This record gives sequence, C-alpha cells and structure tokens, in this order.
Amino acid sequence: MKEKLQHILKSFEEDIKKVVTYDDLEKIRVEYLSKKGYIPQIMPMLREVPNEQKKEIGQLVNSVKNQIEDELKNTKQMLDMKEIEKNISNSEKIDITLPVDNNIGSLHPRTTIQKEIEDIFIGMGFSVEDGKEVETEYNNFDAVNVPKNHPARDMQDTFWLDNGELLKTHTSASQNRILRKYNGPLKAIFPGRCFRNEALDHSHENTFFQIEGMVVDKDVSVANLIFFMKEMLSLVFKKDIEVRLRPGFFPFTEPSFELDIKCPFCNGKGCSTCKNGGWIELCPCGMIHPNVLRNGGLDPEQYSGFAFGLGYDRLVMMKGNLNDIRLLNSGNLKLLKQFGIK
Ligand code: FA5
Repeated sequence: MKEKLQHILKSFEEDIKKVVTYDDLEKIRVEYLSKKGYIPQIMPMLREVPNEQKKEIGQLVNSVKNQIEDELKNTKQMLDMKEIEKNISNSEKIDITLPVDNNIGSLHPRTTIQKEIEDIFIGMGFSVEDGKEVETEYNNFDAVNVPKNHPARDMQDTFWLDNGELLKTHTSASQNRILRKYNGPLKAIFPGRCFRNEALDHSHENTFFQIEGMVVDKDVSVANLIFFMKEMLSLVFKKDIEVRLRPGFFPFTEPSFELDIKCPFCNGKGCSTCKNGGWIELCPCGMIHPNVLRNGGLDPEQYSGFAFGLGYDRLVMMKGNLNDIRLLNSGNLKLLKQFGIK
C-alpha cells in the first residue's frame, strides 16, 4: 500500500504541473479526491494492512491526501492571479476600433440661453453691462428705494459679509451704477448671478440668475413697456407671445407689474408647464420709481423709464422640461444630455 500511495502522489505531481485552466484543475480534483477518486478508493485497503503498520500507513494516507489538497488549493490561487492579471492587461489596452469620444465639454444650458437673450437685446440696440456679485448695501437696497426696515434686508434673506457688504440679492443692485454711467437716455441689460438665503425647493435656489433690463428716455410709458416686453419674449420663444400684466409691488418701480405670458407650449389650453392655468408668471417689471432716477442723478421730471428683472433659470427649466431648479447647479452631466448636449 505504501508503494501504491507513493505512486499516486508521483502521478498527481506530474498531472498538476500540466494544469493550465480551471477545467484541468477540476478534472484532477475529481480523479484523485472525488468518491471514486484514487484516494477514497485506496481507503478500504487499510483494513488489510497488518495492525502494527496501520498507524504508519494511516498517517501516510492522510499526509498524501493533505498534500494533494494543498497543491490543488495553491494551483487554484495561481490560476486566480493569472485571471486577474489578464483582466487588468485587457482593460488597459486601447481599442482603436472604438468610435472617437468627442466629449470635450460644452456651455451650460443656462449660459446658452443667456447668450441667446443677449443677442436678442443687442439686436434691439441694447448694451450689455457687467454687474458685481459682491455689492454695497446702498446699491442693493437704498439706491433702489428699498426702505431701511424692509424684510428683504434681514439675515434670513440676504447673505451679509463681515465688512457690511453683501452678495447681491437681485440684479437691480446695478441700476444705480448704470444710471450714473449714462446720465441720460439708455437701453441696457445686465445679467448676473444672485444670492438669497432661502429655504430651497424645486423652484427656489440660493444661487440663481436674473437678466435685468432698463430703458430710460423722455416720455417712456407703460405702453412702451408692454410693447417692448411682448416683442422681446416673442423673439426669445421664436413665436408670437401674448402677455398680460397684473399689479405687483416693488419699491423700485411705480406702478409695478407681474408680467405673465400665455403658455407657449399649449397656447393657453393648459399643460404641465403652465400647471393647467394657461398662463405662466414670468417677469416682474414696472416704471422706474422717481426716487431711483433721482438717486441715479436723473431728473424724474425730465426722464422716465421702465425696468424688468427676468429670472431666466425658469426659461432654462421650461426649455429642458425640468421640474427642479436645483438640477441646474448640480453639476450632473445627465442634465446636459437632456438638452441634447453630449
Ligand atoms: C426682483 O428680484 C426684482 N429686482 C425684479 C424687478 C426688476 C422688478 C426691475 C421690477 C423692476 P423677484 O424677487 O420677484 O424680483 O425676483 C425676480 C425673479 O427672479 C423671479 O420672478 C424668479 O424668476 C427669480 N427668483 C427670485 N428668487 C429666486 C430663487 N430663490 N430661486 C430662483 N429664482 C428666483
């Protein structure tokens, strides 16, 4: 029996050296260790071994069985390692047959719409002015006639800086600087990032964008405001847009209005974009308050004007059929795909 065991071990060692695949390994395991394998088959022969040799032969059987099991295990680990190496080297190979990836980045949909709107205004003879993000309390509030005790000045609504300045809460903060710059007739827009210390939800962000516009001249009237807004929005939506004005209140305009447009997606019939109301609240506006003109160095007896503040994240949402404004600041690349940008 001793010779038989030595013979089994020798032939196992030759077989294991030839293993290349998991199948080879399994075949050897079955041949040597399964019920009908060499080792279990040799066990009954122990009974025939003389008693005085039983212990020695028994130990030998166990030791051969253990060696076989160990070597099978080691060989399995070696095959595993080879498999991992193979996967790594495959994944690092460059497949030159794959299509070229043209994903080199793109403008944010908000920037695209901003540029479209700017082009429309430039075509109507407007200048595009820069605004600041950090503003003085005077420009953001006092210059545009917001009273000292107005709740918008509260910590809850405004991000105040340690030096007494603030992150501008609306683009109207640039009105005074622009009025002073032109000191007379002007047609200007000033897009910009605004900040409010708001509770966030699907339609409110703490960082959002507005485009403000002002027209100042002699004898500017509400009729001019309505005509101009209708023309401008028709160009933005590339179709004739019906507008309506509802009374509003802003300290910097008198009278003040909320301008609604007839839903351009369902022509006022009612759809998910207009929440079945047929109209969409789009743009606060009004005639510039005499105090604001005065603070800007203009005589309100001589000049009048209108102003509007379009929150254009809303337009981007309509165009992309988005239901949550927070997506726009999320950095989520899927958003770009929604706008057909790869
Ligand atoms: C203003 O900010 C006025 N300065 C607009 C104005 C300018 C009126 C000139 C008259 C003349 P309001 O707080 O309503 O108004 O904001 C204007 C637009 O900004 C809103 O219609 C909305 O589209 C957008 N907006 C305001 N707050 C947020 C917010 N937290 N998140 C996203 N958009 C906002």
